[in-house]
Amino acid sequence: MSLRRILTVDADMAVLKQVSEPVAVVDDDLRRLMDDMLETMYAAPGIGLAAIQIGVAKRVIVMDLAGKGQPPAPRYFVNPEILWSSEETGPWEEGCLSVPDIYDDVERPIHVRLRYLDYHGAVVEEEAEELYAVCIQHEMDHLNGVLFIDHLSRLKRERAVSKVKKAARAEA
Ligand code: GNR
Ligand code: NI
Repeated sequence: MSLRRILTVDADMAVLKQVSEPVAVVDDDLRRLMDDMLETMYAAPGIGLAAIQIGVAKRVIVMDLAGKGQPPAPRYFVNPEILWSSEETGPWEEGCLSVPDIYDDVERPIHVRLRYLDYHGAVVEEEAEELYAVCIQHEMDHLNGVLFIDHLSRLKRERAVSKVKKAARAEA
């Protein structure tokens, strides 16, 4: 397994805006990609990661929502689809490894039903709520080139990108 660089909006906006392509087959090469994504996500640390965040435009997501002190619970999503979203929406404070140190509330459906292929290529259908619903919608946005800051006002979005750019300059 290897750690990959996480792309950020200061330098890599054009890549992060790309729409990712469906995966044709879940094979060992794809599992290697998912292993690298999980390792990179844990190291960050984060609770979810979409392949485009390491520069790979495939419809692949990894996630682990286990709390501190709980055993790891990695989840893998290939070609995920939302089958149903609740009318009811709610706010949740989101962050993103590609928009470091920026946090803001995003309003989303609180309950979704989804279908995806798992690590072995098996079809899974399940419902998600609370943090799981928030995270899968955040990650599926990445597959469509959408960042959580795209759900904020233009002023807040522009401020967020400026802050990340300023922080990156300060680090350089
Ligand atoms: O680590 C992450 N935390 C988080 C918190 C609230 C809502 C969404 C997320 S996902 C984020 C990691 C990330 O950027 N995934 O794309
Ligand atoms: Ni993100």
